[in-house]
Amino acid sequence: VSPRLALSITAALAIGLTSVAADAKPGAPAVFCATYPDAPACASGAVACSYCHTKSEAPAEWNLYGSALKAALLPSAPRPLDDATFAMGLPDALAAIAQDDSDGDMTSNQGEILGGSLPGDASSHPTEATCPDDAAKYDYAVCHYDSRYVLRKLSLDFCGQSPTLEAIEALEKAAGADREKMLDDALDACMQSEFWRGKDGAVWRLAHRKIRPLSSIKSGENPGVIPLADYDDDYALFVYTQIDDHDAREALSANFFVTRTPASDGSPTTYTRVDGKKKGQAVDLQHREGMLTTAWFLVSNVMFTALPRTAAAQAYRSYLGFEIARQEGLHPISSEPKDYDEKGVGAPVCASCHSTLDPMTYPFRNYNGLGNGGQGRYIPNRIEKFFADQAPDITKIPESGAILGKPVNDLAGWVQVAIASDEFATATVHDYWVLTFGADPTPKQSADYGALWKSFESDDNYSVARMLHRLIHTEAYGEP
Ligand SMILES: [Ca+2]
Ligand SMILES: [Ca+2]
Repeated sequence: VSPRLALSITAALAIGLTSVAADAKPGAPAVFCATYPDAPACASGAVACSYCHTKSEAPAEWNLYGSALKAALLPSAPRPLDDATFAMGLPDALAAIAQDDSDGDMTSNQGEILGGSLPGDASSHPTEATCPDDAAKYDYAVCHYDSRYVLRKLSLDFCGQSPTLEAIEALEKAAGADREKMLDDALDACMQSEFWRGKDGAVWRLAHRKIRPLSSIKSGENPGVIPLADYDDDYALFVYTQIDDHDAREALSANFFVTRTPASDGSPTTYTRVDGKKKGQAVDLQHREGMLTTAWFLVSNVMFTALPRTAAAQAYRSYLGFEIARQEGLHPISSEPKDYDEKGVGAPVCASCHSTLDPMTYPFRNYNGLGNGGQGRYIPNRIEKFFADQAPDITKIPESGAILGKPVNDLAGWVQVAIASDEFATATVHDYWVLTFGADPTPKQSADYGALWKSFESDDNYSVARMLHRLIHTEAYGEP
């Protein structure tokens, strides 16, 4: 048994309690590993101090798991504990906190010990379930879909709180088919909650990295010092497309805006489609392409540039999951980049990205950001009108381009290719997978994940709500 494990366990239990020295208690790691013979920490022969500690040198400090274990160890026994008493008390202390989630990351301490993650660190999650031979003795049905576990997890994921005792008891009494319906009903109820759909709710927060808000230039409610555009409209549009069985493709293809009505008197926040004009939004009806043509998107990504590569890269990153600066999602067009605006993008170091990025950007050529009296508008011949003197060939920038290797005539065509792609479906589902699992799919979960995004783009008709109903019934979601 590893000396580091011995020190870790001993330190967690001895230091700071009394005058007992922090010397190794040889029994501790053996007892720990007898309780959890399948724990990867025991198999690998070493366990980090961080298993229990935030600081292991004297005076020691404990993480959330170490603190819980210390408190659970023979709380009424007089200190100091001798080695034998300590060793006898340890199994009960481990068992007493096994089903707790000391670090609050929605995986039980035991689930983390068996799964190989840290039970005292909320940012560490099991990557692969470890199935003990004697799974039956555990509180949750380890390694099998467990509806009681699912009720708890979905309540936390979608309502932001634990289920009531009554709900748990009702579920336990119900037959199998009824249980499935109870879980679906619980999910439906949660998806009406402010935690899920409200301002700053879970779906709203998913949009942060797509919108990249900047309060100093916000207009509308709570304006910044230089109010330029109101990203609350972007949040409202995004959330609308993700709830109530709406079509998530409308995040990119919507030719409408959305107004949010805050919750009041017990009614949840509502989102209402606005088909006509909306204050603060300037793009005309026929050139609207959802999140890509809002005032905020154009102001913050196009700004004063003729060829707004930032806008195309941000759209690609946010809705198709590709970070072009990391060489992701490259579909080079052989005649590109043409470097119409003379930015030097034809240099060898740049050419590999720009042969993808530049043709992806051309369809944005007529969308104005700031300046020229046309903030956030589509202006035909925009380059000719405002940027003609910037470079000799700049007016040759076409409105046609390419995305995912496919030619498109304009931004509408760009969006049609984007939303029809598997990349759009996987990027959308991935957002929710990471939201609920806290990590990318593991190899073991990849079959569930693959089935999920394939049904999302077919049977579910791009409804996030339907996809989530499917998600909670997967083995991946239901295994503690
Ligand atoms: Ca945990
Ligand atoms: Ca953890």
